[in-house]
Amino acid sequence: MKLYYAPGACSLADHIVAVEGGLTLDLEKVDLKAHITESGVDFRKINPKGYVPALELDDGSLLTENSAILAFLGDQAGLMPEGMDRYRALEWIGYISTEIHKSFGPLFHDSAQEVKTKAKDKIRQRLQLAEEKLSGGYLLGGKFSPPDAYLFVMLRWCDKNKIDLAAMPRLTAFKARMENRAGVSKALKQEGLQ
Ligand SMILES: N[C@@H](CCC(=O)N[C@@H](CS)C(=O)NCC(=O)O)C(=O)O
Repeated sequence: MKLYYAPGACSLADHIVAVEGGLTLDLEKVDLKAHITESGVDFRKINPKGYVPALELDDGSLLTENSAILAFLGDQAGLMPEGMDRYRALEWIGYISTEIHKSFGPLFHDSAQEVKTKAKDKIRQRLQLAEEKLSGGYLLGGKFSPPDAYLFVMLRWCDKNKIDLAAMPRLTAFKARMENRAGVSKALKQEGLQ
């Protein structure tokens, strides 16, 4: 399998799940501005959607959308919970994707300051729910699962965009807990982020 990624982008969540689960994964970096992969291929010819993550499977087909890739890699790695918790994991992935990740949009573009401030308020408000649910250490309790990797990437983006998490002690502790995981550290190093 090959993951098309950009350092620190939402594709980092998939990368973390693969490393945490001990999966063998080739990595190919994508320059998202130039739409060129590190081996010099036009990325839009690989993924017409033009964005990461994209996962090339062993049969040569391509799987896109973080929500699908996180569940797929989680299943491959035995990291997706079973029973009702499987749906709880998918519920979190959906929430992070549509309510948190997408709220960062204005912060990545030349938006007016007022729009950026509103986006930051919304992100803080959305994260508050995770803060309340993190009593066990991870989103689904005491064990790491794929949505944790996605939430971790969102918290890194908070740092980058100066969204203060000081009022959310569980999230702050969760970020440190994730950073201390060997798989997370390895994925960060592989992306040149540590
Ligand atoms: N709907 C996609 C969105 C992925 C996405 O937002 N990717 C960003 C990086 S985090 C990207 O590649 N942006 C570049 C672009 O859209 O051209 C998913 O959930 O996987």
